[in-house]
Amino acid sequence: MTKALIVIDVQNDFCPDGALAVPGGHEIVPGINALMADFDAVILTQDWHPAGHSSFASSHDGKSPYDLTEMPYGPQVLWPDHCVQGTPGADFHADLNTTRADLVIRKGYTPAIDSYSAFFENDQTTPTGLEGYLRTRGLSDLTMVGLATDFCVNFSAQDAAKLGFSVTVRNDLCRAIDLDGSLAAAMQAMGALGVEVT
Ligand code: VGL
Ligand code: ZN
Repeated sequence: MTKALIVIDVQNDFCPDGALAVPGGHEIVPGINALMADFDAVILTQDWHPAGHSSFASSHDGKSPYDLTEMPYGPQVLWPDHCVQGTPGADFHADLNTTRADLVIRKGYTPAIDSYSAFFENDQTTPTGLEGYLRTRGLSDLTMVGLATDFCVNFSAQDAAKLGFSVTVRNDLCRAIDLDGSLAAAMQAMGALGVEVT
């Protein structure tokens, strides 16, 4: 089996002082860099929203960050403005080894649809192209690390497992947002799909 490391959203806005800071987000960077040598391929994902994106609370009258809303594709948490295309907050953490990456896959660029997963947007049907990339390169054994455990790592791992990839999440190299039990729910959902969480 050919092994890929998928590094999810290790971006300034998800690190302390960022717009959507994940507690301890920066702590995982040295460990992720060290892990890269063990893989045939390294892939980075980058949350990459246009200004005014529909996942931002500021785009909805009367809504605050972390409120829930109903989108045509289902329930959606509303976030502070974050990872706006071309802004410093959307850049990778300065210490992340981006040189080693074969591919950077951006997501969340469709104005009306959020994209937690690296495989499909939140409508669960619009693909990002990552599945085809992995299959054509024969990368069948995936390890995921990054931010945030309960959102983008969780949905990426679930989709990968549903698509038939072998998936391990290195929980020590992830950090969570944990909104209303979202971390426990994520652990439960990943486990049910056969994702190995270590
Ligand atoms: C993420 C919320 C909004 C993540 C991205 O990377 O987990 N969470 N956008
Ligand atoms: Zn986002």
